[in-house]
Amino acid sequence: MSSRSRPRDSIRLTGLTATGHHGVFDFEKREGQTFRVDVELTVDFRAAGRSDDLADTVSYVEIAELVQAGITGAPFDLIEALAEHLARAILRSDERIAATEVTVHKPQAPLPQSFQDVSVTARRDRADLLADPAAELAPNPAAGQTPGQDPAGAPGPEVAAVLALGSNLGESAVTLASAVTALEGTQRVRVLKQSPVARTSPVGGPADQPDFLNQVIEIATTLSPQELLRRTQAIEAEHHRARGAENGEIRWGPRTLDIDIISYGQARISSETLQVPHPRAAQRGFVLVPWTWMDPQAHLAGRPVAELARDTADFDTVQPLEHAP
Ligand code: PH2
Ligand code: MG
Ligand code: MG
Repeated sequence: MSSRSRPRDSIRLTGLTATGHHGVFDFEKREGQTFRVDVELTVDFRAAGRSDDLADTVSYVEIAELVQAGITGAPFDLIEALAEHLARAILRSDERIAATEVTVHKPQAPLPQSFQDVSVTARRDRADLLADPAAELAPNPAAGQTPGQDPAGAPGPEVAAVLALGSNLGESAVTLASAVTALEGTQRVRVLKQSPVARTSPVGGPADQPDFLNQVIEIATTLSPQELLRRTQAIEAEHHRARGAENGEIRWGPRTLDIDIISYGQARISSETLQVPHPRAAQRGFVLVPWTWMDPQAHLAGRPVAELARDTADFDTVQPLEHAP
């Protein structure tokens, strides 16, 4: 079916506006300003057009979340870099997206002239992703060299990383404790801090799944981000976590153990397998609230976690786990 490879349909999301801290100047990073993003997705939605079933197309809800997370996330100097980051994140989020066009507007750009808008547009398709699959945007120069990534293979300096753990199947409290123990027993990983365990309502996925137990920990590690990901996935597997739809995993559905890398030093990683900072962390009370219990001064991408937490939809559902008497 040659028309499959040349879909003519598109989904457009325009005028998504949020405050971000992107810009070359210090005052832009400090004070923030409005950014507006338009996205066009090239998606063949003939099947959804006939079935009227959301599962047959790309949900714009998730695209909107990705865009919002990108605007409010770790600051870039250039709107070109934000557009590139968003285009790659969008293409990676769903393989049915054949191509995307992302326009980033910066209507309050610091210009002395009277002007209406300044914008850049990135047009990317899956070939761009494949041509450069592991492209990782360098962290801000201010953040220094990417740690744990000595080209000679020697461990770099220790980096502080934040991990979020979740479980809503089986003996969840036991599972979380045993996952932390496994991390404590991992070479080149030191567990520095642990949050109290939270009981939280499920966010996304099937409505009828059990409550989650969630916990946030801070580690110091000389593992690279990819090494850390391999280790956390191995610990998930040890706890019988099914991974991938082919193994019966439901996206955002019940799971024995989920370990997400929320941040890794100041690194900003955008590869096929790993996105750091975690692209949805800033919207998730079940991550941010326990994080503030552990570290009331914590920051995510330059913003106080306590402030971000208050704005999350699930903020009120996050409660300290009551211990049985
Ligand atoms: N994890 C998800 C999706 N939804 N909701 C809660 N409350 N806790 C989680 O850990 C969680 C979730 C995907 O990993
Ligand atoms: Mg998760
Ligand atoms: Mg995960």
